[in-house]
Amino acid sequence: MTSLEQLQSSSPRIAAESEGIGIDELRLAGRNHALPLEALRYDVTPAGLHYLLIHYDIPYVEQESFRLRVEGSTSLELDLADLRARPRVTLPVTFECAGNGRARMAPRPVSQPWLDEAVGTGEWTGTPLAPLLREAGIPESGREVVFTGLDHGMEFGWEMDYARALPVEECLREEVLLAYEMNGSPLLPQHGAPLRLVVPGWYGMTQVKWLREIRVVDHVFDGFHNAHAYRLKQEATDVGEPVTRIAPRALMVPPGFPDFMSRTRVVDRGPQVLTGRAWSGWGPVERVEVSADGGSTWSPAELDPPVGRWAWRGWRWTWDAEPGTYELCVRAADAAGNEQPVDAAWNRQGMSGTSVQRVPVVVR
Ligand SMILES: Nc1nc2c(c(=O)[nH]1)N[C@H]1C(S)=C(S)[C@@H](COP(=O)(O)O)O[C@H]1N2
Ligand SMILES: [Mo]
Repeated sequence: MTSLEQLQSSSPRIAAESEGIGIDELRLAGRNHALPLEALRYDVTPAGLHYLLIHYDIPYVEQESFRLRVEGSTSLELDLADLRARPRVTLPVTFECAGNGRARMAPRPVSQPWLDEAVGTGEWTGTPLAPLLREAGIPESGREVVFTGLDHGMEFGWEMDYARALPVEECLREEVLLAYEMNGSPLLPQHGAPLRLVVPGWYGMTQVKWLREIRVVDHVFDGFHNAHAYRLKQEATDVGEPVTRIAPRALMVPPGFPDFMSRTRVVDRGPQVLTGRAWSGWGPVERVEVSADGGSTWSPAELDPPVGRWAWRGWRWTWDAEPGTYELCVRAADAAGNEQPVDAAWNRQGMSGTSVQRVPVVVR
């Protein structure tokens, strides 16, 4: 049993060298599922297949009594009908959890144990944030905007409503939305119903769900998820650089069929068209390369048009599969000059772990 005192004094733990995934990690993995890799085939991820990350509990929200508060120079209060009556925009946007890849890091930071698949593309419908902020008034002194959810919990001794801040200039980008629909239907409870923030290009923690308040502040917000979590640290006491936009990554639909336990793929000999997706929050993906020998040699893949400016693009590469055992890998690079590393740099909280996917294959 853990006392409240112990919860308050705990800090992120690093697993011992031979320590397997524990019950706490398994519990989080059960609540927060990843994208089944075969679902990379859909341009827009069907809602039930989109990955999920919920830090605390999914709040129970009654749509009729829901109100959004906007605090700028003045304060506004809007219900769902008010939000729906405003200009309506639909955008496909790829989300990825900043902790994607954490479970492959060595040593492993003990938290939500993502392998490679904490990603999905939703078609988000909502109203642009900027005009609403301007209506509330952005004071001269405004530096950041704090977005607060209806969910409440505790992490490493901090008790809070989930909250994340963004610099004012990011909030004024026209593609930043307050979304009330995903894939043409009202948001599901697990994806933030009735209202969430959508900030294209930024990692998942920015996409605040169950939004209840938007507040312009005249300082750099010091809440847990900005000041402590979502930072690249080597030591627990480091301040660390903030995690912001999505680093480039490519994934493949595993070819052939799987072995149940190991997920090793069984593939028939002959030409195999490998396909998958690639994305980056810094700029369009310009190059995808595939390796059939565990990353020793790389070949360029063909690229499909992006699903949208802020969404992933498909890629394909024909592999002439000869009998044997292989490890397939894929990597992406974007127009801003960022290249996905074969082995990503380690950090204390397991953020932005974009080491390449490795798919074991037996060709028969
Ligand atoms: N209010 C609130 N918003 C949240 C979270 C949360 O726990 N509470 N999780 C964040 C994280 S870490 C991610 S990766 C995305 C996941 O969005 P999804 O579950 O819709 O895929 O939501 C973000 N928004
Ligand atoms: Mo996340």
